Amino acid sequence: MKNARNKIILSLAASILCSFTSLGAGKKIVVGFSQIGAESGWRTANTESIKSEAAKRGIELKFADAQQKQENQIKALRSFIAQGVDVIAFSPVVETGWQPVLEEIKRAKIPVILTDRAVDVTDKSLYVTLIGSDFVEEGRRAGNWLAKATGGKAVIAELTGTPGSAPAIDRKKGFEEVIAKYPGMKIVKSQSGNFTRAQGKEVMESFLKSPEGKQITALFSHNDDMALGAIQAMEEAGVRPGKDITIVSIDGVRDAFKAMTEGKLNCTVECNPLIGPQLFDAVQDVLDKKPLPKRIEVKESVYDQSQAAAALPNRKY
Ligand code: GYE
Repeated sequence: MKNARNKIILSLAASILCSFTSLGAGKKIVVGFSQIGAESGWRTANTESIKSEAAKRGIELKFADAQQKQENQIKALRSFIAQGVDVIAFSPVVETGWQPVLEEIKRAKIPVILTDRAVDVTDKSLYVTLIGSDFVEEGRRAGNWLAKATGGKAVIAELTGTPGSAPAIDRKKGFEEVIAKYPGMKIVKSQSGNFTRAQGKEVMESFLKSPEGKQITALFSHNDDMALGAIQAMEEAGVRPGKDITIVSIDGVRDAFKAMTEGKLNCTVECNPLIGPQLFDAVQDVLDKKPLPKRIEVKESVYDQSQAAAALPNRKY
């Protein structure tokens, strides 16, 4: 009797063990991912890409949403250390302030992969690679498009992203570098809308009410969501978006394409959020001890109203 019971227990244990080991190389890969938040259409698409790719590959993803707060991200990173995950990935909300927690992760011997945004650290060995877009180049593309569209003459309002974040710093830099070559182009207003539609609208309302409000002929928005909020503010103020004010923004989300087909947005510079497959390729390479470049770039392009209707049905985010 006892023997039979022991046999059953043994075979049960063996089959449980088997179901674990049958998952590829043995044990299930566990990845901790700290996401910035859900501030924009771009971010929602990014989260979806990462979650669905992890599920597809049978990777266990510990996902934490930091609600745009660095302190929440640091807490999440520490909890990933405590849980002993295989790899930590995160998209850092701002560039600075990461050195101490990255050192803690290094001491725990957990590799780090950055996605989307860069960190400002002196010791580059604190992370394996950064998978993301070239934000300076995106800023240049927006500047070049606007210079061409306006013949190099524009009184510009700028909606900047989250203060201290890589895309806000770099997109501004790239854009300013280009417009510096055009004496007829100048930024008269610049303020953060924190990458959200609601704040984009609020800040645009205040731009329009300001003494320079009536002179504004162009808007450069660091992302589509803020531009879409600004479009609402313009319409409520009786200003025609896309006509009285030429608008260029960045991301290339579906709603931006819709706004272009309606003539309200003039141009969007693509920033591709669908980096789940590249992230988990990198995770696999790191675990297989394969060397990785310090920077993995994402491919993207620029779209204006003339291409919007044809491109809209194929947009995946
Ligand atoms: O452009 C914006 C999001 O870091 C590239 O963050 C990302 C930016 C994106 O909130 O919409």
